[in-house]
Amino acid sequence: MEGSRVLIALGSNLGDRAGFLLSGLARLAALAGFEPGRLSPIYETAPVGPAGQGPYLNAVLTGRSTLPPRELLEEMLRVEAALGRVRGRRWGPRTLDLDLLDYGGRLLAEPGLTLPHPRLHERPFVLVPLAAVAPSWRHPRLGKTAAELLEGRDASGVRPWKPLY
Ligand code: PH2
Ligand code: MG
Ligand code: MG
Repeated sequence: MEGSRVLIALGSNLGDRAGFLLSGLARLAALAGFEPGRLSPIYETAPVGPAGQGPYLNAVLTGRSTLPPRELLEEMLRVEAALGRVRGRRWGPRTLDLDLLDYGGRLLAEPGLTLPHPRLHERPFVLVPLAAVAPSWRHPRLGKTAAELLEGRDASGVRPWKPLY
C-alpha cells in the first residue's frame, strides 16, 4: 500500500485493558485503507487528569493509511464506540482511546482534528512508546525526535507492562 505514514496512540484504563488495546488493534487492522505497521511494547502508566481513575495501559501503533485524515479519524472513533467507549468527563476513564498522533507529517488545525496531536510532545505516556516504536520520527512542528522530546521530562509514571509472550 502507498498512502501516508501514520502514528496512532492507544490507551485504556477500564476493564480488560490489554484486551481493549488488542481488540482495537485488530479492528484497525481490518479497516480498508489502513495497514498496521509495528505496535510498541505496552506500558502501564499513571493517569494524567482527574483524580480517582485507575492506571492506563498505553501503546503506539505505526501504520499506513490511504484514508484521508478525517476519514481515518472517523473510523478510529467508530472502533472506540464498538469497544464500548462512553464519553464522559474530559480525560476521564475509558475502555479504549485512539488518538491520531501524526498523519504523514501534516500540520492541521480543524475542529476535532489537530495534527500533530497538540499534547503529544508533553506526555511521557505517549513519548515513551513512540520512542520505542519509531525512534527516528520527528515532530513536524518542533523538529525533535520522540527521544529528544522526552529529555528532561519525568517519565517515572511510565513502566513496561508485563510482556505478552
Ligand atoms: N489519556 C488521557 C488522559 N490521561 N493518562 C494516561 N496515563 N494515559 C492516557 O492515555 C491518558 C491519560 C486523555 O486521552
Ligand atoms: Mg487521548
Ligand atoms: Mg482521544
